[in-house]
Amino acid sequence: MPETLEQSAGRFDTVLIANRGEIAVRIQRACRELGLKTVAICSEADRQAPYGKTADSFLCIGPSTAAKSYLNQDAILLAARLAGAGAIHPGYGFLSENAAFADAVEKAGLVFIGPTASSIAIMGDKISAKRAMMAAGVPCVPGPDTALPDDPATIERIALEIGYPVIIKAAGGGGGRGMRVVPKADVLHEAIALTREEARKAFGSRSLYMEKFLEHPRHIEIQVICDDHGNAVWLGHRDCSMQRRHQKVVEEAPAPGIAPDIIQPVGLACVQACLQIGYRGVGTFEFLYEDGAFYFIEMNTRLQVEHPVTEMTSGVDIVQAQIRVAQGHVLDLSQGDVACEGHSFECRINAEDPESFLPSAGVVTHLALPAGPGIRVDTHIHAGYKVSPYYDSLIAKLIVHAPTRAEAMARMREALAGTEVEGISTNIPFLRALFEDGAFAQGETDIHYLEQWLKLRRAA
Ligand code: MV4
Repeated sequence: MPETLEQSAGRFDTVLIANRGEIAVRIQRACRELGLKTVAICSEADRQAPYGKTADSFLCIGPSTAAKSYLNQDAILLAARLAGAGAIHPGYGFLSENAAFADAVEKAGLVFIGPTASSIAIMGDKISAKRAMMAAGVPCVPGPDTALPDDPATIERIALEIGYPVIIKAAGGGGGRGMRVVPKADVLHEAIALTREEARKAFGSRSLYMEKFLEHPRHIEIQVICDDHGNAVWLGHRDCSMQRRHQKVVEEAPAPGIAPDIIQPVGLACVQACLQIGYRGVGTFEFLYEDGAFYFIEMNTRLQVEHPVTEMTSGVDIVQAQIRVAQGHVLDLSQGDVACEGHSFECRINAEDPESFLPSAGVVTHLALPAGPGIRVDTHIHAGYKVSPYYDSLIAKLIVHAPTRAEAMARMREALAGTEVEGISTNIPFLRALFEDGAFAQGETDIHYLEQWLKLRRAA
C-alpha cells in the first residue's frame, strides 16, 4: 500500500543530538522512549560524558572550544552523515536559533528538529518579530514595529509619542544584549549613537527600535507547540522573573497570582499568531507583565532550559512532542486536553563561586541528589565528573511539583536540603536562602528583585 504524505514526511529513525550536558541527556531519553536511535557528539573536553556511553553512536567532533565543536556546523553535518542520522536536535544555546544552520541541515536532506529557518530568522530579528506579533493581535510594548530612522527630529518625535522613559534595543539583540534605557530627552541621541555602534559590532546590523521602558515588570512566558498541519496549543505560562544579569535562576509554573481569565486571551493570541505565521515546533512567547497587562517582547524558537516546569504542570512531554511534530505527525493534543495542574519550581544548580559568580571548574568529589514524590533532577553529572571551564556553568536542574505553590516551595526546600555537591563551588547555599525569603514566598516579585536581594545580602 502506498504511504500517505503524513507517513513519509520527515521520517527518521536516528537523531543526532547537537548539544552537551543535561539537555543532551534529556533529549536522548525522549528519543529512546520514542524508539529512535541516538547519536551523541562531544568536544575533546566532554569525551568522558556519561551520555556518550548510552547513545547508539558517539563521535568526538572537535576541540574543547565551542566554536570548534558544538558551533562547528560542517563537523556536525559530517557526524550526522557518518552515523546515519536522519535528524538533528539542536537543544538550547549553540546552534538552536541559527537560521543558516537549520537551512543547512534541511539542504543536507536531514530534518532540523525545530521551526523552519524562515521562522527562526523572523524571530531572530526583534523588529520583524514584533511586526508579526502586532499583525497577529498579540499585545506588544508601546512603540513602532519599524527600525528607527537616522533623522534626529523624527527620533525625538517617536520618543515623545511613546513618553519617557524609553528603551533603545538592537534588532539583532535579544536576551538582554544590545539595549539601553533613556530616562529623558537630553540623553536620547547619545544613547542611540552608543547602542548603534554596539549593535554594529556585536550583531553586524545597526538596526535599532524604541519602546516604552517598563520599570517594574515581571517576566512571564507562554509555551506553545505546533504541528505542520495547522494545529497549535499553548501549555500554560511560567514566571521567570527570578534572574541575575539575564540568567534565570529559578522558574515556576504557573506564574503566581495571574487569574485564568486575564492570561487566557494572551495564550489564545499566541496560538493565533503561530497559525498565522505557519509556526512549527515548540516556541516560547516572552512577555513583560506590569499593572495587570501583558506586553510581548521576544519569541524564542527553541526548547528552553525551563521546559520541565511546564512538563510537570501540563503532563505533556515537550521534548517527545517536539520530535513527533518534526517527524510530520499530527499533534496528538488539542487545547481542550490541556489542563495544567498544581505548581512547579525549577532551580538551576550552577558550578560557580558564591561571591563572584565566576564558573567553578573541577572534579565533583561527592554527589547526593534528592528523590521522592514530585521531585525530578535533570543532570549529566555524577561523583567523579569533571566540570570543565569551557561551557555554561549549569550542572543540574532541580524540579519539584506539588498541588499548591506553598507545598511546592516546601518540597523545593526539602530537595535543596537533600542536594550535596562537593569538590566544586555551587549556588546551592544561595538557592536555599532564596527559598526562605518572605517576599518570594508571597509571589509577584519583579525582574529586579533578585539583584536587589543579592545587594542587600552582600551588605548584611
Ligand atoms: C524591556 C524591559 C523594560 N521595558 N523592555 C531584557 C531581556 C530582553 N529579553 C528584554 N529585556 C527587557 N526588556 C521594555 N520595553 C526590561 C527588560 C529587562 C528584563 C526582562 C526580562 C527579564 C529580566 C530583565 C532584566 C532587566 C531588563
